[in-house]
Amino acid sequence: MTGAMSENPYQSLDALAVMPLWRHHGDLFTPEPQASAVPYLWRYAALRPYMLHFTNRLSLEEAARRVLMLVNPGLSDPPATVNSLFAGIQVIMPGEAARAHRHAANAFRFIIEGESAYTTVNGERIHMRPGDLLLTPGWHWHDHFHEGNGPVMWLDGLDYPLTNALEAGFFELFGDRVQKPYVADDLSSRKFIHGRLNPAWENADSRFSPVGNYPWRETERAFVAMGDDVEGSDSEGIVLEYTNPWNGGPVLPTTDCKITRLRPGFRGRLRRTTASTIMHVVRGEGHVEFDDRRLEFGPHDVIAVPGWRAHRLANTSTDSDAILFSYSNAPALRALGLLRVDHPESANDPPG
Ligand code: GTQ
Repeated sequence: MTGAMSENPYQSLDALAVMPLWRHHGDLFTPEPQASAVPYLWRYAALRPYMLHFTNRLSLEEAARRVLMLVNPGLSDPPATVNSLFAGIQVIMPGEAARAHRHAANAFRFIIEGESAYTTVNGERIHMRPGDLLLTPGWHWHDHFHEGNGPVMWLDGLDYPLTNALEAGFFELFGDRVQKPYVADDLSSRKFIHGRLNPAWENADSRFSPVGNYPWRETERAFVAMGDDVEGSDSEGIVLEYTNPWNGGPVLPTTDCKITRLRPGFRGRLRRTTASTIMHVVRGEGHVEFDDRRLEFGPHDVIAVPGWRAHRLANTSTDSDAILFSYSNAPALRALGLLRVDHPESANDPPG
């Protein structure tokens, strides 16, 4: 059957499930990436009272995970922090257990405050201390438990916006409420703790790091051992990447995790990358400058840096370091040949 062409052929195209490319070329092939996410900062001091409020009002039986999602004002469907990554603040109270589940999305936690909580990941209990980075790679069972005093809070990072965009999401509840440990406590971190000395009796490789916890004391030790005379990057400061000990690559297949030391008074060169980044302030004060706004940060704040937005990092203190934990989707972009980084000139840069 051949449909008769109507007066306005454009109107008939819809029913045939076609569109004229010449009317869409401009928005499908933009000269440069157009992030939907906006640069944004979540102030920890403003969120913390709400976190504590909900510890009294909402049990973990009801909530499953007591998390405030940091939703970028430019991204609501799905709620996300930057285009392909999520950040949330989670709190767990003494005696509480967040029940075991697993999902295809990769996850990690960066501990903000509190002691004596642990997460069990595929049968290994992994203890948390402030500044520790704990990994939960995709499809690993995980539940959280707290046996100490006072709240334990951490930053959750997940890549579910990417998993879901690719329509590759799976989720499953564990049969029991929590896992029974079947691996010695903190074994994976103890085995790989020396960084450049890896277990030679295991000859494995995986696209995610086998390390359950990158403890803060080791991270801090690395900065101290490195000394004050390393140059660092003129745009990013003294930036170290947490690595997969099998291959030196990122800790998760889609996501890299880094820790940055900005020396007192550091003011970085303007930089932009197609990777989207989320930063979390471990300590110190400073700002991230964009062309249209300046985000002033303090301890434990979280900052969204959307892709291809030129920005400049600064430590505004003249006597203390600023330490930033950050994660980005650079590994996903690199794998697809889409990672670009450059240093645009700006009116504020000295010539030459
Ligand atoms: O702790 O397992 O923020 O499954 C979002 C989804 C945390 C978790 C989040 C999760 C978790």
